[in-house]
Amino acid sequence: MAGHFVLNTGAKIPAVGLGTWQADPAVVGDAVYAAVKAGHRHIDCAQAYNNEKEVGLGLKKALDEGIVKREDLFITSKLWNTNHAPEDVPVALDGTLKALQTDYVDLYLVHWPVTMKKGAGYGPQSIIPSDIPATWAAMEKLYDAGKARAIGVSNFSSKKLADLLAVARVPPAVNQVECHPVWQQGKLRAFCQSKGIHLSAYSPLGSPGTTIVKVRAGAVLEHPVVVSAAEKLGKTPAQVALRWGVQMGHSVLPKSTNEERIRENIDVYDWSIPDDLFARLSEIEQERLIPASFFVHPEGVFKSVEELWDGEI
Ligand code: 1BO
Repeated sequence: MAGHFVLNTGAKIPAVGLGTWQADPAVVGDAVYAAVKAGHRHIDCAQAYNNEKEVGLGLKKALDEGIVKREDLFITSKLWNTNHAPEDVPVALDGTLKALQTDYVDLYLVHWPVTMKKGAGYGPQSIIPSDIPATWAAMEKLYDAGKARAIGVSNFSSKKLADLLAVARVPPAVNQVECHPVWQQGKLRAFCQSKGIHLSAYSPLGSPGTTIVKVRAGAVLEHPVVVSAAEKLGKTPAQVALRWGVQMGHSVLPKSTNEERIRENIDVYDWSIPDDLFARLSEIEQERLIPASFFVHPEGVFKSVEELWDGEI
């Protein structure tokens, strides 16, 4: 397979990207540089990851050394929940562009369908009712201006996507969501496919090293079906999880700051998971590992995780 998917804008999104969520600012610049040197062309960032400046330094080093040209990179960033007011959207993107030292992003996503008071920290008390159509109209202006070459969303359920499609002038190109063999997103995937929206997978390895949210450690990489497929194919469980995603048609965004694993994570193109093993992976019992209950409160805008995800839980 080719190492990319084509978005509804006609742009190519590389199938494997370097995730930077929870990447330590002290090492993420070196990781980005190492990733580009190893052949990664897709870097997934966000204002909320608090490391875009350091990511930018790693990118600058790779660009200055001529390892890659800007036009051959695919850089994604995300609008944080406190910046949903239409007047705040361009300011937020400008901040990201400055941090990343670039004039445009290839993809800009509304990070969550959750709006928080300006300047507020985490916590359900920070959440206020959303006006996603107004936020999206501001995103469309960034697309028109060429500062965001594609626009999309993250963590949207099928229902929230349908609501957005009903009002969007520019349809979202991407929905970036948790996706891996243990949470395959069957319903959402089918909906995205039917609307020409590309599904991009965060936590494609199940976020084994996460500290911010509580995730069942080893849920993906130690799953017996994943481990057994890896043994049969002579690959690592991580490579099987990533290749599964790519074979499903998703771009996958593994986070790593370890050079060896960064190289390993991109080595998923010249082999495939045969039908019998793929079928076994498809039968894995499903569990959302990151339900984002930190946005939920009995008296808040989202009273339950079912409400946050519109039942896709
Ligand atoms: C809680 C998951 C955020 C990834 O962008």
